Amino acid sequence: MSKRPKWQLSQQHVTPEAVFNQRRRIVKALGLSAIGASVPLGVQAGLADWFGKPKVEPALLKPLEFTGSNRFGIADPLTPEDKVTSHNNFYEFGTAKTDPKENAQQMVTSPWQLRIEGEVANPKTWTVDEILSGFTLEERIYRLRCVEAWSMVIPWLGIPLARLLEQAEPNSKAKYVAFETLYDPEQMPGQRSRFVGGGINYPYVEGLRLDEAMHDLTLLSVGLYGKTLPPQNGAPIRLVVPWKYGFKSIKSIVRIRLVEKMPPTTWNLLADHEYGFYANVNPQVDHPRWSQASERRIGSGGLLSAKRIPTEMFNGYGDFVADLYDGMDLRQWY
Ligand SMILES: Nc1nc2c(c(=O)[nH]1)N[C@H]1C(S)=C(S)[C@@H](COP(=O)(O)O)O[C@H]1N2
Ligand SMILES: [Mo]
Repeated sequence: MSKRPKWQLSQQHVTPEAVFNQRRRIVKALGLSAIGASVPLGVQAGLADWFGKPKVEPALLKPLEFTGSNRFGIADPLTPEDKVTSHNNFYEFGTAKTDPKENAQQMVTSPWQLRIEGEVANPKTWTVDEILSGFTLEERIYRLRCVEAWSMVIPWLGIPLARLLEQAEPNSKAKYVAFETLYDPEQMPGQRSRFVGGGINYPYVEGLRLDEAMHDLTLLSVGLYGKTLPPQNGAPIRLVVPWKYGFKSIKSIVRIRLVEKMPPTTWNLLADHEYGFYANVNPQVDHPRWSQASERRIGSGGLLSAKRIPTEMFNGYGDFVADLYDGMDLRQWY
């Protein structure tokens, strides 16, 4: 197809992860700050002209610097970047998997404010730029297991949520953490129409118990694959809770509230008997309409197929999180 520099590996012969790591090494060797930097913008635009422009320009993603990379014991190959950014759930932009990429590119994600308030000694508002410059970014390679029984492996960039919560200083009444996505019907077609938005009452809201929110695995993500988040993946800042079904990982967050009582959550409000507050990945507790014993790993197998693999308890993170639920009946607290 396209001509590529001699140094670039043929993508047919390597895993997506090898390609990613190879690019990373080259970027380092050339002393460039990150991946996109090797092709000047003017040249990129020129290439787009040549190959035919998409109707909507994709949002510009900025390279991000990060320190260590941690897989927390998960060895699975990465899901290719183009799958991670084109197979999405973000009902504010439509319910089909391809809708978010098609409809979210114009979303205004800067400037953006995130506020932490409620049962805290020190309520705080940060801009995303302040978060990017004030905290150390880490790469976390996590499985994402959707309740619809598909999954991916994604190299997120982010900050443990605990780092921000600590600065806000939760008081002794704080038992739960409530999260809220941006409400802006002018930008989000799904918030203008119940038909487009899947019948959800917006804004999308989620929640965690305080000890779950403070857990080291719980990440506030600002990027993936070495760059800022694409809008369809929840730019500019979203939650990632890898041992729970994907719907807990709320996107495009504007407000975090520490509260005394278990807060309402979007999917639980929509169908209480199908989606609980805890939503821990559990192959032994089926969804009322389908099995949760296995999952389709997106991007694995051939062009149109995806391998079906067994689902693991707590999505494979049991060593780190099982003790959070000691003595709880996980059938009752689904
Ligand atoms: N605001 C908001 N957050 C959301 C959703 C959504 O529709 N709206 N979908 C959830 C679901 S069901 C999943 S599986 C993940 C998908 O994240 P991804 O598109 O980055 O893979 O986002 C979650 N966060
Ligand atoms: Mo999901």
